[in-house]
Amino acid sequence: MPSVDALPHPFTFDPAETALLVIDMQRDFLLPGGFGESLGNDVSQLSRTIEPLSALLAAWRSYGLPVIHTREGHLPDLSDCPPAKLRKGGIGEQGAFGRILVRGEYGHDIVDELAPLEDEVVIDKPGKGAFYATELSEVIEKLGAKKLVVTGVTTEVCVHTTVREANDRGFDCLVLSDCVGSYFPEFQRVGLEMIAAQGAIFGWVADSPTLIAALQ
Ligand code: TIU
Repeated sequence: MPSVDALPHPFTFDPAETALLVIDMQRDFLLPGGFGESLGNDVSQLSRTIEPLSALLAAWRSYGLPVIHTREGHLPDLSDCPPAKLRKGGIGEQGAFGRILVRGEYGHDIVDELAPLEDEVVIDKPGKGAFYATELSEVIEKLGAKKLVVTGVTTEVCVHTTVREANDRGFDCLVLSDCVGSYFPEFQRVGLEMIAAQGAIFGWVADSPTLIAALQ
């Protein structure tokens, strides 16, 4: 069984029972001119994940292992957007890449470099966590996955919410430090520390080259 040198201790996994989760690698969060940047955020903190994640996807796919992508967003009538989220502004408004975080709009979709393949699952989620109001549990069960490799953005928001909940649902999660990103460097650092603290309180942390090497 492959074992990855991880914090706080090695992460052992059966590739046949492990899915790769790619969270919210959407244009509106990652690209200059998008929603994220319009809020004053430094998108380069997120876009640096595209290259390592692209290499990881190529390796993961070469072994025929399952990939699950997620996208944060809402129906065009915003009926699935909680009023409290709507009140914060932005969602559904016209942005540089179409209506912000609305399904079907250019900015809502995944960046070209990480485009899902035909046979890969794409989960549309209205919340920060990927389990809330989605079919993710059923998808994972159908794949027979027992562990998750987690990547995407942002580290302290959608990645944390999802990993915390996956942990409660009984899935061991390996979070890849170079394939997750935060707009805020200190949140990235401390967000990763929180995951692996207290003896892997809700997950393990390694980088993608270490995982790719363990797959070989
Ligand atoms: N995907 C995700 O993390 N959604 C966010 O809104 N993140 C922020 O950090 N804003």
